Amino acid sequence: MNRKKISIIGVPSDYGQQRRGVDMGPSAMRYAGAIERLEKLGYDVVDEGNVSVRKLEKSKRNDHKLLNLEEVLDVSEQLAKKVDEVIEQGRFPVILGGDHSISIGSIAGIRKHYQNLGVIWFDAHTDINTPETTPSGNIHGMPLAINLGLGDERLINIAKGAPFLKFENVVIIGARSIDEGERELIKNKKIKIFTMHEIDRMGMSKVIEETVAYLKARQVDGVHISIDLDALDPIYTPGVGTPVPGGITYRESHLAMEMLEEAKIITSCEFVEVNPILDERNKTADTAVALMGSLLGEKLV
Ligand code: 5AB
Ligand code: MN
Ligand code: MN
Ligand code: MN
Repeated sequence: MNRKKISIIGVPSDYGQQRRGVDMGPSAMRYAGAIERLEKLGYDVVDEGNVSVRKLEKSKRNDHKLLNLEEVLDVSEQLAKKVDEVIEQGRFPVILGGDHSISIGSIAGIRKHYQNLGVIWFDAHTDINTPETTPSGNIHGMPLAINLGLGDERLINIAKGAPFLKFENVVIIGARSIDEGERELIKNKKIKIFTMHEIDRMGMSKVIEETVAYLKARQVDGVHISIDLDALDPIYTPGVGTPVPGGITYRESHLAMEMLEEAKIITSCEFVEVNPILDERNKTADTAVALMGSLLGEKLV
């Protein structure tokens, strides 16, 4: 893939959870200068616009406790198709959410192009709930499970035949709010996880070194990073729907991006859960765009 070509795809969906406003995330990140920032780094940037998201007056549940399942399916199918096309054209996808349920579609589109994809899940949560374990019915708590092949039949089949993610190819960074069923799954499947405890003890530098070494040892043929802005401490990213105290600092998050850029392993990325309604003067979108800059090659000197 030619890393010099970037396609921005907006996904203004809030169907994966119950707080309004996260559908404005793509606008907020564009307003914060995402495109100009990447152009300044020398990339040929195409803004592909937004996936069309049909408007729903009230949210409704299906019988398996899944909120807005039909709508999430619709968005996921469209997004998977768009991401697939962009990668087909040799462009590097930068996806702007939307709540984290959009990763069902983004990673479905990406999975078609890799036999052994690695995924870095940068998040306060682990998003590995299934319809059986979810405490909320909110699909934004399930995208990692779905891409591993666990969960609602229709959601897991969006990538039609593309290989599911492998448990051993996933690295979770920043977790500090994990549900009981998620904890069990992570332990049973031995998923690599650096919770806030490990980040505190080892430092972010060592965490990223180990992440890169781990994924390289698995011989991944691509690495997608899914960045939920609630991974950071809410001091830096107050505009998120499910803030959890005790998070990653501003500098730690940048160091992580800078080291991943140095390692040259990232082949696609997404920024999710930016909610301008809950934000303070677009601070969360600004932080997202600054992280995007670091991940894609901005240097301090
Ligand atoms: B986010 C919770 N685990 O499943 C659930 O923001 C929260 O995409 C999920 O990480 C948070 O409802 C989803 C309690
Ligand atoms: Mn294809
Ligand atoms: Mn998340
Ligand atoms: Mn989260």
